[in-house]
Amino acid sequence: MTTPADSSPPSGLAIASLVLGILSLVLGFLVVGIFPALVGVVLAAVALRQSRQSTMAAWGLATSAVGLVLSVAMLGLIAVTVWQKGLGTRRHRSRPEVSEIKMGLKPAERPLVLEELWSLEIPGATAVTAGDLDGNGRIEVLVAAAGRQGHRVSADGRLLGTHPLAGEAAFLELGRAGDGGARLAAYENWGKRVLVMNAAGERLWAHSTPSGVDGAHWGDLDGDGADELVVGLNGGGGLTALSPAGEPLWSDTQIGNVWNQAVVSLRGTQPARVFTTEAGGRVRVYESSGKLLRRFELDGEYCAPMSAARMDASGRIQVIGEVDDDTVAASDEQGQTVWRTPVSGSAGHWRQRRFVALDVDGDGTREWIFRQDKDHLVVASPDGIRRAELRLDGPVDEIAVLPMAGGDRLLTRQKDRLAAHGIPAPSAAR
Ligand SMILES: [Ca+2]
Ligand SMILES: [Ca+2]
Ligand SMILES: [Ca+2]
Repeated sequence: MTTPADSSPPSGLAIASLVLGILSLVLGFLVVGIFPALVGVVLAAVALRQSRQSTMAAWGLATSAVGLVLSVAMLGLIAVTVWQKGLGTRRHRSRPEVSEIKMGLKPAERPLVLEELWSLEIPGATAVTAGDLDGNGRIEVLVAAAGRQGHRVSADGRLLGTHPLAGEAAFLELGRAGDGGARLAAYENWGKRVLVMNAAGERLWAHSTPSGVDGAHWGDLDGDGADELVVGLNGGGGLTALSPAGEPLWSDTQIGNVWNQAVVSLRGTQPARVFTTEAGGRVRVYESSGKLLRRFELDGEYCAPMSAARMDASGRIQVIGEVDDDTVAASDEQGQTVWRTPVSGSAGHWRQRRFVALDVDGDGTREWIFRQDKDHLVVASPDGIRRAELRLDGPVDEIAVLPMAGGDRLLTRQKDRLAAHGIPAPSAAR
């Protein structure tokens, strides 16, 4: 051991620690500076212990320490970036959990039987929706037909009347106005506007856009009883939320092209949510204010056709979508897969309603209805039980909900043929 007083020339250790310290400063930006920094700190500490007067060792300690901090900071920055971008690491994290879920729906102990309750031919039918059109407490069906015709049908399948519509409707969505009446949002395939009409088919306002409209969906974002409209656009147009009067509330134009959207209304203490799928194939979840809450890959895969709904009184939200063209998967609001089942072929256009949530048996829990094949529909519970099946003659062009107390009905449109399906009321069965 040398005495501390007589150490005039710097020791090899001190020189080495300084060299490593400088090296760690340079390499700190590349994260790998962490290695020379650690060795530098150790060498400088040993050199200082041997000779307390060594300025070079002190510099070695200082530079190594700064290099260490720099490397750790860079490492932290990279970790945060990777987490935010949801890159491969997140994918791998969700994979094992997903693979534990068995492919396919569980059979029901007592399957429900859906019967055709009525049908109606409506020449040139293009789109169908249902709700309380005139605010009188009874549900009606509205069928848009070629030539700007709106046909009003009672819930039991009688044609009530026909009136003109202010615009063509390849797609029709019914929302609630604050006064108890209905609002109709109509848009065309690749159209550049969403036309909003009252229940009589008269124009109220239109949202025009340089991008094509990919979808428009109503939902009450603020719980005041009047639905806001969320519009998804292609070609980099992003997502826009509009007030009941058509004023812009918020938009997200950073996400590029969007596919499907879904709006879950505010109900009591259960907050509203907006869902969309985007060019990257992820599901994005927004608060009612437009703040992005999270994004995830449904079942770890690319998803374009998607919907979301609140399934029961507990407020449970479920997201459903078609992934990889051959699987329908459902997840919770956080993106955790609940069930998945194979479907054959990609039936129908992604822009059309692929999934509807309805309470077919009136027990307070909604079920999902989706296409198993082009002429074969499946009713699945949120827990992944196959409650019912419905096989039709020929392809189904459109599905919609006919909301009814005691059990919602399913509306199907096969070209001009509109039909309602459901569990027959006990009195009607006798
Ligand atoms: Ca009515
Ligand atoms: Ca509202
Ligand atoms: Ca139910």
